[in-house]
Amino acid sequence: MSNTDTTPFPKNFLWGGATAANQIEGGYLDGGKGLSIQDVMPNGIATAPTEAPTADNLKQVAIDFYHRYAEDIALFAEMGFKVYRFSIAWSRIFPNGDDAEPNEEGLAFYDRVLDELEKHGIEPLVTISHYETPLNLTRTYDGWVSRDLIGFYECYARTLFERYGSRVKYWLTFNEINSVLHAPFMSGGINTPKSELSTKDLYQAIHHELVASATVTKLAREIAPDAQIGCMILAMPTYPLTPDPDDVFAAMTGEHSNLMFGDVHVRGEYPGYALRLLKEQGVELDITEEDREILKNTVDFVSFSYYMSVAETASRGNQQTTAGNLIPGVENPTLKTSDWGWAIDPVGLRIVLNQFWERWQKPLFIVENGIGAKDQLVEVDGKKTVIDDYRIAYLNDHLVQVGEALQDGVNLLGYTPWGCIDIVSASTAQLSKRYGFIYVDRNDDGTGSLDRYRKKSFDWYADVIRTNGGSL
Ligand code: BGP
Repeated sequence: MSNTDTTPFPKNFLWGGATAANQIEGGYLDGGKGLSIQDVMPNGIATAPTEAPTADNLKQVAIDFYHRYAEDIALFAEMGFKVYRFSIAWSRIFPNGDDAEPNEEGLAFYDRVLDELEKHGIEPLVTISHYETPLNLTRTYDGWVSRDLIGFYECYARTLFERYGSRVKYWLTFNEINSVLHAPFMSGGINTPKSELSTKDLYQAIHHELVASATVTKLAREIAPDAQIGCMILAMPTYPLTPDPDDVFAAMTGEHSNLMFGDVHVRGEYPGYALRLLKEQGVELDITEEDREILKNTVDFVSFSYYMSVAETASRGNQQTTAGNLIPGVENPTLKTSDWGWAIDPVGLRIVLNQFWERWQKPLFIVENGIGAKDQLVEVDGKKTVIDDYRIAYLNDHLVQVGEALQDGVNLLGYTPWGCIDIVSASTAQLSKRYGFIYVDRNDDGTGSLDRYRKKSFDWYADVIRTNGGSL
């Protein structure tokens, strides 16, 4: 692909970028915001949460989007963004999660963000819940283990649809909904230590989220008929390590644990393999007749994150042997890895796109993709920048595969690479794992001016958007 005439990207393709409130906003107590689970996770997912917020939590200020959103959205517009994916912080709207009334100051903040996007003609794509369950719902109810969370989430979503429903078309119910399996505290607000969490409680929490997702899908259709509701899945193709059928089967089973979430969202019921898995584990879920009816409210589109693939073998047992984005597996010896050991696999993205399209026949949306890297700020012609050729190479190679998938016939709405501006990393809770086209001057020890600088990839991406993928 070299010019606009030959691009396989459709005319109205939604190019943009993605972030999440807790990783970008800061202002963790501003405007009446309550505490979320992220405010007690200063060290990322690997360590236990703290009792109360601690000053070393970089998310308290993050990159100060709460105050600098206008400047940042202007930079996104400069790159030509058509869409911006961001999340609303649940605890800005309902500080305790179970409050009777929403917090007007929190609502007004997102009005201002939407005003700014509108000013630049950028379409919003809103994640309703992105790893930031209000802390009170975690401590008082044990997060999604409790059925009560469905009602609190419904009330929160209703508030959003009523307030923003006429301005926001695209909504995602839960970020990486399948991640609850691997990070129950971060993803499900579940307070029970992972080692003590019973399989039944874990799957019950998952069930509650699935019912909540379908509940608000139904609600959106009543309140905001133009809304398009999507589920969001952490996608990770799982390859058999060898052609041994046992390895092939192990890889298939590994994928099932992710695909189940899409199957329920798209087919409106649990697939047979999931029912069997639960039965074999002795889990009897509390599923009511009403739940079964609600689950039939299926999504309009399927969105997903894609960073890497993984390999699997029947002999792995419970041992996770390779670094990666939450989902376990073994190292694929054919692939190179990022600074953080995540396998780099552009063809895997084409595989996922084809697999999801064939399986679900629903429009797809790539809402996260990118490479976390250790960037070096340098000066070129008197301007500070980052020469991030590795990021350009990663994204270019992945987008070429997206182009191939489009030619395979896949229906894809858009592409929002992750952390389009540097943000606090979810897994490490640090700033040194950077994804952005825009460098933010903030260090892991909290020092830095918070100034923004365009990286080399900023111009590269602007070109990709301007040519609708023709420059790839
Ligand atoms: C996804 C999350 C994001 C983001 C991304 C990159 O799982 O949806 O919140 O953080 O992973 O992960 P990390 O920051 O750990 O590199």
